[in-house]
Amino acid sequence: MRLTAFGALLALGALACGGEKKADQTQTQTSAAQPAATQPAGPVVEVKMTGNGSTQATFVPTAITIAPGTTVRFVNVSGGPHNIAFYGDSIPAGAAAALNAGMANRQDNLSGPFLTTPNENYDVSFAGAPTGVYKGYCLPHVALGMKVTITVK
Ligand SMILES: [Cu+2]
Repeated sequence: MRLTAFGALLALGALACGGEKKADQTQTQTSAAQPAATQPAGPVVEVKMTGNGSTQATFVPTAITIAPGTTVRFVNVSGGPHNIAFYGDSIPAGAAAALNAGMANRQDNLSGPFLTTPNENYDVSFAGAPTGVYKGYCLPHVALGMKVTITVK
């Protein structure tokens, strides 16, 4: 009986060690992947965020067509703060998970952080996102009609 209990303890100890090692490996992989995230593997297309700070705000251009896997880089040019958010009911079916995964530091579902500094930019990776039409907007300026249509095809 004693031996059996001891054996069980050893087994538990081994499992615990194995678990810790896996956790360490995951952390290492995450930090190693970060440099790649700042330099997108696929093509990069730029969309400017502009405005006069009060009555006028727009994406430039307001509509783009991109290849699958493209990264769209939103640049805060003037009239910020701006952000890019997507309408959950105006993206292709099943696209939300891939799109959320391609949006770092989200403040909400399908909603990127506010860009406040001039020339600050924010990348949305469409890696793994299905083809189709994605309709987005700027949360602070949606009332001014600051919207963008991104077609992946
Ligand atoms: Cu805006």
